[in-house]
Amino acid sequence: MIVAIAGGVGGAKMAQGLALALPPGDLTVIVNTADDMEHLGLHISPDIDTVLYTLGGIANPTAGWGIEGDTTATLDQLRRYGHDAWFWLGDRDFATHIYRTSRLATGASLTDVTGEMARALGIDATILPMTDDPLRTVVGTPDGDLAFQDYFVRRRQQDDVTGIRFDGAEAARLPERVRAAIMTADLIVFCPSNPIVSIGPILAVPGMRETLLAAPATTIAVSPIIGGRALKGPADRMLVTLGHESSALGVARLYAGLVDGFVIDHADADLAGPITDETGMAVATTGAVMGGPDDRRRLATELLTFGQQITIPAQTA
Ligand code: FO1
Repeated sequence: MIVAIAGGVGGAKMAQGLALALPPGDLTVIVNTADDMEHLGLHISPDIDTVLYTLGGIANPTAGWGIEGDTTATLDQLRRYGHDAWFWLGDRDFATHIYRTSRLATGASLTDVTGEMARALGIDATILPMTDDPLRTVVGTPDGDLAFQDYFVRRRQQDDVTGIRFDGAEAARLPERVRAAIMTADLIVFCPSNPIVSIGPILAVPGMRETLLAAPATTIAVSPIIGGRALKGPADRMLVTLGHESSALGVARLYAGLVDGFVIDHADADLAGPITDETGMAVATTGAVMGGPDDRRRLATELLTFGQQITIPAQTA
């Protein structure tokens, strides 16, 4: 079984490639929930939904999030009531949030509800929230602290990021199913997601980092930074304002000690030597920009081969 560790759009594309490259049921995706928010009385889990819609084959291919062809009758009516619709929600997407919120209200966990929706969408991969407890990213900016979606959507990622904190991290619990998946994985893949606000919160769940370090499987990561630029979103600027380098090497440094192999794009081929020298990671250079499903499957197949080629030193108890 392969474990993918994922944020939103980049993570979902990689997860889809892995699902296509693997036998049915052989993939578990552990997903960031620190972007979640309560909005209009609904519990919204954007990264979980992006993974659900992508693996379910209904994602909006242009945005990467939301449902293809979704309509806006609900949002239009809300606007008539004076609602400031800064967060775009389609009609069918609303159904997801209504279903999730109603199930959570009856005492179901986020893991339970995610599993129910994955089954309903015909997904044979297992999709697991990183935690069932509230853990929320708060973005520090010169104008003060912002909830993640305020920073990301409402203010269009225009603020300089001066700090990141994960509220609720100390009390969040690692679900047993997440721990068991990591400990029994044949390969662990860090998807090309933002290392600070997508993978960062996953690693902030108490026990997650320790479990990843204790897992016998090889761990590989795919760089979300290519030629110094983020594939999507604000990761490049965020790395710089937080004192890191916006490069594949800068990302590799963040994963040093946790990851055995690192996948970079041809555009960054000259960084392969420095990454190995500084972090000890094996490096594979390939076309790391994912287009459609065929391309995602191609990259996933290459990752699986790369993972098998890496030999990691036997762990001492
Ligand atoms: N991203 C936007 O840029 N604008 C939106 O209005 C927006 C709405 C939205 C609704 C549901 C959903 O599941 C995702 C949505 N996203 C939107 C994407 C989301 O904010 C980000 O992709 C993630 O939180 C970052 O991974």
